[in-house]
Order: sequence, then C-alpha cells, then structure tokens
Amino acid sequence: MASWEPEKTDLTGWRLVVGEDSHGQQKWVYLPPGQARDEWKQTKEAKYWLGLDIGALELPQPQSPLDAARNGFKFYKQLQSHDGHFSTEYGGPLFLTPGLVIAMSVTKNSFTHEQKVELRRYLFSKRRPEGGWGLHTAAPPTVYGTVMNYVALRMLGMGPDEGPMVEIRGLIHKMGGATCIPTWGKIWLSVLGAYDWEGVSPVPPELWLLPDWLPFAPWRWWIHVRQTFTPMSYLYGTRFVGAMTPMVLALRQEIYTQPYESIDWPSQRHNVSPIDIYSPVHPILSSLHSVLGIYEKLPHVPLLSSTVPLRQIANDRAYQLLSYEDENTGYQTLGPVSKAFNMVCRFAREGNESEAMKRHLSRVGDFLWLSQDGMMMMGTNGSQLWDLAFMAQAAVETGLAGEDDNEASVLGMLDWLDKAQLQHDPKWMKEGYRHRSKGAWAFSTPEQSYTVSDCTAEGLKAVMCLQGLDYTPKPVTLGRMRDSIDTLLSLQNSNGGYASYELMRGSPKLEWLNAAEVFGNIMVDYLYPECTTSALSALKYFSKLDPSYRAREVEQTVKKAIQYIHSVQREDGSWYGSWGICFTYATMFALESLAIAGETYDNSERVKRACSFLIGKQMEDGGWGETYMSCVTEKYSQHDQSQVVQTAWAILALIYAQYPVKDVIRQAVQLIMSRQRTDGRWEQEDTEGIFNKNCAIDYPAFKFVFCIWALGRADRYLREE
Ligand code: LAN
Repeated sequence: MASWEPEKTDLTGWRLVVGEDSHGQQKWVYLPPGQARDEWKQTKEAKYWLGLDIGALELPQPQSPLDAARNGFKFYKQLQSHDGHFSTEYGGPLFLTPGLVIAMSVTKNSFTHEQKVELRRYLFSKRRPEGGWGLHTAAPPTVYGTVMNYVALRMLGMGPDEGPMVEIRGLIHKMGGATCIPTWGKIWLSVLGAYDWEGVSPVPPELWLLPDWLPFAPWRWWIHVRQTFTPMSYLYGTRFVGAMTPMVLALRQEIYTQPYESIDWPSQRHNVSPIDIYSPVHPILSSLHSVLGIYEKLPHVPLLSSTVPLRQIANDRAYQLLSYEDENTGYQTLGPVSKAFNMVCRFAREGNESEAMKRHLSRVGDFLWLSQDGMMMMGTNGSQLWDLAFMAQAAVETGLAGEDDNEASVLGMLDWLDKAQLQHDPKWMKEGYRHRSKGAWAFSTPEQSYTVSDCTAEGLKAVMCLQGLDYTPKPVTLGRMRDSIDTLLSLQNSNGGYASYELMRGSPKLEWLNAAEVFGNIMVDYLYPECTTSALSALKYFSKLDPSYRAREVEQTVKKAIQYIHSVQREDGSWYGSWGICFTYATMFALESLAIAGETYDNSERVKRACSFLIGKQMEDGGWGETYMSCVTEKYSQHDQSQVVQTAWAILALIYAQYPVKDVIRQAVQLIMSRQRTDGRWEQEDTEGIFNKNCAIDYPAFKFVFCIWALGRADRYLREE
C-alpha cells in the first residue's frame, strides 16, 4: 500500500482570520473556489505557514551579523498579522487532537469536511516509520499515541481497512491492544464508549469536597492537573458515556486483542504498557485506588444530614468549578485537554442547545491550526504573547527597532501588547482558586487570561523596551506597570524561586498521586530557573524606570531570586530546563540572572563553570544541538546535528557571561549565518520545547526570534574591545 496518499484540500482556499472574536485570536477558515477567494486574498503569513510561495524577497548579501539579523527580521516581518502579533503554529503533542475528535463526536458536533481532510492528513504525515504515533511528533510509537490517533482517524472518516489502517491496527495488537493504554486514554475511550469505566482507576470528584487545609487538597495541585482532573472527575462521577453508534461498536472490535465482551475490566485499571510509562503509579496511589475501588462499590446513599447522595454533591461541585473555569476564560479554558473535557461535561449536563455549548463550540477553531502537513489541535490557543514579547525585546536590543523601516512593525507589537495586558483579576478568582491576574500577561491571548509568571515578566520587559523608544506612544501607563509588578511580587516562593502559573501550593510528595503515567513532575507547580530569571529581570529593569515603587521589596525579591538560581546550578555548571530543550535553554536564562547580579566570567566561578559546560558542548561546525531526551533523562543528549535555535541560545548565554574567547561566538554566528537563506529565513529544524519532562512541543517562531536576537547582540559584542 506504499502508494496510498491521504486526501488533501486545496491549500489556496484557506484564510487565517486574526483577532475576529477576541484580541489575538487565530483561526483558519476554508473558502470554496470562486469569487470569495478573489475578494479575500490569502495573506503572506497564511501562505508561509501553508508552505506556499510567498514571493521572492530581494535582500543585500549580509556583510555582518547585524546585516543577517536585519535580513532575518525583514523576512519575519512579513509574517506579522494585521493586529501586530505573529501568528504561529504550536504543535508537537499527539494526544490532543484525538481528545477533541472524541469530544466533538460525543457532543454530536462535527468538523467541516475540509477540516476532517486536513486533520487526517496531519496525522498521517506525523506517523512514524515504525508505523504508529508517540506522545509527540519526535517520539517513537506508544500505545497511547497509536490507539488514540487510530481512533481519531476512524472517527474522522477513515474506513477500517482503508490505506494503512490495517497495518496500524496490527501494531496496536502487537503492542497489547487498548487494554494497556495509559489512564488518560482509558478515560477518553470510556467517554466514547469504547472502553469500560470499570477499567479506570477511581477519579473521585469527592476530592473537591475535602477541606482546603489538607496538604493534598486538589486546589494545591499544578493548575493543568487540577483543571483536567475536575472535568475528568465529573465524567467519572457520572459515568458519562456518549451515544452508542455503529462506529463505537466497530471500534470495540478493532482495538483489542480479544472480544470486547470477554475483557475483565477491573483488572485493566493498572494495566499500562511499559513503553508508555514515564512515571509508574506509586504504591501509595495504588493502595489508595484499592480503597477507593471499595468506596465505588458502596451504594451511593445520602449522608445523614442530607437527602442527596455524596456522589451527587461532589459531581455538582466539580461541575460548578469547571463552569467557573469556562467563564473565567471565555470558554477557551486553560488548555487543550480541559477544553475538550469541559465541553463534554457541559454537553452532558446542559445539552447541545445550551448557551455553554454554543460558547464552547465558538472557541474550538482557536485551537485548530492548519500547517503545511495538515491540521492539528495546538498545545494552547496559540503562543501569541510569548513569541511577540521576545521578538520585541530582540528588535530593541539589536537596534533594529530604531531603523525607519521597522517602525510600523514595532508600533504594531506595542499596540498588541497594550491590548493583551490583563487589567482585572478573574471573575471567579477565590471561588475558582485562581491567582491574581491584574497587570499580568497570559501566554496566548487575554481572553484565555491565565497569569503566567514569565509571560507577565517578558510582556512587561517588552513594553518597557518598546516604550523606551523615542517614536513610540506610551499606552501602558506607569500604574499598569505597577499592577504587573504587584503580580510578579505576589508570585515569589519562600526560597526565592518562581513557578509557572501560581505559587507552589503543595509538596513535591504529591507526585505520589500522579495518575498520568506518561508525564513527570506534574502534581505541583515547581520552581524553574527560566521563570525565575524572567521575573527577576523584569523587576530589576522596572526598578530603574520607577525606583520608588515598592523599592525594598523589589530589591529583596531580586536578591532571593538570585539565591534560588545559585541553588539549582548543577555540579557540571549547567541548569536543567523544563520548558525549552534543555540545559542550553535554562543556562541561557540563568546566565542572564547572574549578569544582572553582576556575575560574569571574570569575577564568578559559577559563570566560569557554566561557560565551560557550554563550551564543552559546542559541536565541530561551531553550533550547539541538544535533543529533547536531555529533558527526559536529565542528562545532556547530543543531537547529531547542530540547531540554529540552540546555537542562538548558547551565543546569548555566552554574551551574558561576557565570555572572553570571542572566536567561539564568531564560529557560532557563522553557523547561524550559513543556514540563513537569501530571503532572510531560516528553515525549521528539530523541536525546541518541552513540558512535563516527557512531551516535546514546537516553537517555530524561535528560529527567527532567537537567531535575530543572537546575531544582533553578537554583532555588538564582537566589536567591543
Ligand atoms: C506551556 C507553554 C508555555 C510555558 C512557558 C511560558 C514557556 C513556561 O515558561 C511556563 C509554562 C508554560 C506556560 C506552559 C505550561 C504547560 C503547557 C500549557 C505548555 C507547555 C503548552 C502546553 C502545556 C499543556 C500542559 C498541554 C496540555 C497537556 C496537559 C498535560 C494538560
């Protein structure tokens, strides 16, 4: 069947709609052939992301690193959307699209024909040579990835024997069948009706009835875990199953190695394929599951003082919490997993005609990105703020923002940032256990509205940089910047470090309760050198702008943050990165922190050690290259090819350190310049990001942003005496 090719739509028919329903929103729509297409032309950014020709860009041959940076920005500016931000693909994880496909199907909604075609094409294009799919596009096949994506393909219209489906099914059977899918897969398949809830370890909504002072109460969990646990527990608590359709009945026969009716479900609860496991279920959780298993068997009788069964009270509580979440986020929810689960809950309780469902459906398109390989559900509803905040700082620090040619682009960025700042706390703040958001920036759009420590910090830094230029308006007032500082100050933990969305609310021992076998370090919000650096640098720069505001606290906070950075440097001089790959990424951030503290190569043993770590990893061609396996194993994993993004990170790191051997930086600059095409672009190389230790995620804007930044800064550094 080697000649089989998935169907494809006419890519010239797709338009990228930006900012239509809310600030920074991105969604793809398909126009049928005809007049509409002529009246509404495809933008360059849309063409670029679809791999279509965007026309030639004639650029002068770069004579210096700054010339190359300028060319890079000339190219990248073409991808700026009309609202000022840079719409970008945010793919990589392979467990998101199937969840959405199941959610759409059980809520009796469907994708358009063109969306289905492109969703299928994407999955086929990401199928690994081994025949299936892993947790993310860079990983070998697992049961989770392969079963979920097989099911998705079937529900998106693939026949059971069409194209490679037989082969994929063969692989599923070889890997043990869907009985050994990890817990999150068991839950999705149960919702669909292709697995039995009896085979899922308890996910009791009653946990939400526990008093908040308990050390393991769910409000203390990392926000992504609790916001997915809540709808999962509601679906478990109500044992929701979608309508039994011929498709579901067929899947029951396709994904198992034995007849569906003969499966002993309770014994499948902890049956998870070893190739899928990153964090094995801890014996404590396993014992807890046994106890809860007994509880599940008890008749759900009313409590003494109430006429309503406890289960019902717990379900109501979980439902209330997930409704708060929907309302707080304009129905985007925190992320793609909660998006799909919450939608099913709203359908289950209020039906398809409800206001809640209508609003949910109106925000499905925000998560769907059309790439040149097809359509996927992204890791978030975009990475708008994150990419833009770095680009803005890069433009200013390289001096490119001061060039006449770039003014319009710069003004667009500032306008976008101004409108993206969150000016209020969440509506259901206390009730929804949310951290404050007044003055913050979210990772994607203000509608999603989740404070992230480093997004707030980088957003603020970007604003300060842009508003510092002589030709820009100053829309973000000092008062609004102070709000942002208040938020940053509120996010520091007692040992000086910063977590991602909130304070660290619980003990790392909560990891004993991690029920998602495929991820590591997810139960609480840990402290990260990346987030800490962003926060402390923003505080420091702000204190120069407004030295009087909460001066002592700002100073103390920065000091403690530096101490935290010191405390997590590893023996070998590096720092471990949790959000980018990996040691190169975190070491860049940490060296920025140390530079702020006045520690450089000349005066600091720590910085020397960090530099010797980096230098030891430079490859023969002058570049750096690390694979995501560094994050998985916590040991440096050498890529067989240098990567422009990691090379740029290493250059920036060495510049922060004021590393004296400039030839090292020169070689690295050469490498980045040699990979630049004549129209100023860099090609996509390997994946750049990571989360939860085990799942890679792509940041395709980084090849522009960080290469431009590093080249521009290196230009100046290499000229200095
Ligand atoms: C992100 C993306 C951005 C990232 C940074 C800002 C880079 C980081 O410094 C802080 C954490 C944050 C905001 C982050 C957290 C986890 C996210 C949201 C993601 C990696 C994008 C996708 C991921 C999310 C958890 C995916 C859904 C999967 C689940 C396990 C629920």
